[in-house]
Amino acid sequence: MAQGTTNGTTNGSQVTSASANGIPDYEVIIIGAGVAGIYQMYRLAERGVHATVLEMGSDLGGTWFWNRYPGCRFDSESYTYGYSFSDELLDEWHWQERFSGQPENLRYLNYVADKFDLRKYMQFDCTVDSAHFDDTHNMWRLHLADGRDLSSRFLLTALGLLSAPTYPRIEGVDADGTDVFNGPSFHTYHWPAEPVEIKGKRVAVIGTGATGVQAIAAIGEQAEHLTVFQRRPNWCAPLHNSEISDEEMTGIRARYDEIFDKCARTPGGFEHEPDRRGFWNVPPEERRAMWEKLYGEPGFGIWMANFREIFFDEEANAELSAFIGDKIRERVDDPVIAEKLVPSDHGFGVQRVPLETHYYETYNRPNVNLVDLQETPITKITTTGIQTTDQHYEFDLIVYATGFDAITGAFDRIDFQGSGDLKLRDKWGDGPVTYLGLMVNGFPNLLTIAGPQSGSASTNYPRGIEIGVDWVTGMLDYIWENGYTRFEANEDAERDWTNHVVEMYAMMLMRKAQGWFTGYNSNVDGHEKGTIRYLVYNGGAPKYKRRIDEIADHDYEGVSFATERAAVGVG
Ligand code: NA7
Repeated sequence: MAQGTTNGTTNGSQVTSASANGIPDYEVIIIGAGVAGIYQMYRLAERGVHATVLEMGSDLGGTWFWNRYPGCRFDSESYTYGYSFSDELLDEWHWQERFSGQPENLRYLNYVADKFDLRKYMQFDCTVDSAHFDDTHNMWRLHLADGRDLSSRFLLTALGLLSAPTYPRIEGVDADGTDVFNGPSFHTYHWPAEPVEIKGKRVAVIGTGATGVQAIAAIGEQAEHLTVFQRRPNWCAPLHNSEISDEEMTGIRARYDEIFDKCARTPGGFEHEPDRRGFWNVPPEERRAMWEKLYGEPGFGIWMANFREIFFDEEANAELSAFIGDKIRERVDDPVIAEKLVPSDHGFGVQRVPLETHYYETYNRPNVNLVDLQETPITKITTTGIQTTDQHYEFDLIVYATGFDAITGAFDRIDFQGSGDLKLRDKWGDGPVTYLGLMVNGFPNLLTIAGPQSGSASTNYPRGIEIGVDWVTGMLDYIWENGYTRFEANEDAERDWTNHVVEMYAMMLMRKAQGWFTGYNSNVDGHEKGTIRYLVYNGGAPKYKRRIDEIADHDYEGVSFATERAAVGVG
């Protein structure tokens, strides 16, 4: 390995730039100190690589640092979400709840970073404005918002899947969240770290995705009055959270190998394994009994331990949707409200299924009301509240649970410029094209961990991340062992992979849905209803891992390596 020594500075910062003479400041720069960035840094630190992590936030944790809204928690079983790389860590950490909440999740990530002494590599409050590839010296040159310039041989993005929040495109609020409202208002992603008083307040929540569903149930319990502004309902299912006792945790620790083996076998990287019997081979009454059981059990079972046909067979999906629709009607007292909460434009599971705790019962509370934006759309945010086509509502607090410019949004915020002045924003203008979701032709020495079209984007995140990071680390080992200074995905390999990703969508009912899996976002130009972006790999984690491992075994087929630019056979 030729990666030099570890960063010797105390806080990971290195202000001087040696790159003017063609020597990069770092061997590797990682952008993002969330779940992926932390683990990637661990792997590099283990190897003594001269690396740093640049994080926009004032501390580590990514998703779990930012999303502090009430009710924020895992929909993954906590013990399947933790890292699996260290037996010691698995033995030490006690998950308190089956689906743990944001404060505990953030504590966990801090515990990991401190245990493995990773904080010293991280630089916080560090926004990357641009990253340009220097073709002459085979390195990335980054410009930061604080005015610094840093360079690295290799650039690894760990930007998060849902880290570019978007605000509604309505009068009175700007794209950056600045609005005319006199009281406090924020996106759920920017919920303040200091306590927000909800008790005794009149609160508005706009948006009923996975975030809104969690926040609405939690806020409804505390607010004097909560008004939910819903444009389209989602199909939600009960979370069934519970505490994990010491005894249960001991049992979980003893089963960790078995748990992670099972996650590795399932398409979503969860404990929930699809039922492979075949929908039409199982009698209707047996199907219904199975759904009753799954609906009563914790987690994503009703989505992921279901028949595979629900994802591609309209009729099978309609039958399950009718079952879930009846559940909603049973749980909501007012039949008119109940009907508004049952989706009619898409079937169960073709968009991300929010898991909920008493979400539907929230609408039975006297202090909660639902405004159907299909009947009375919002016309503007005002200084004192929200105006719809029907009336003006006064509030003390407005919460925007309006989602994210998913997966590629975080890339678009940085001016990535590759070889020959190619801009990533332009290359991905109509949707991403990648090789394995990990590399982009025209962008040498860039590895997009959890990038669009990678396996990590569609699995229980840390399970997918460990696959991605381990693979990326293996490829860097290969590069260092061979003394390469440059790599680049070939154009034909990239085309084949992207076609493969697109073909997989063709079979899925999801392709018709308006959800972030297909890049839908009504608040972003070109991402509105009727457009589709092929953001995720739908083949499942085991197939993805097999494919990328085969490629590694074949000396990284589809990638060109060189020690200097002239030698690269760029396709
Ligand atoms: P989502 O799932 O994208 O949901 C966003 C919600 O906000 C959705 O209900 C939207 O309604 C609504 N929305 C967006 N813009 C508007 C406007 N302009 N007016 C009214 N309503 C609007 O984001 P989440 O944060 O809930 O979940 C993202 C992921 O985070 C989730 O899947 C988890 O993995 C974690 P629409 O559907 O567009 O009619």
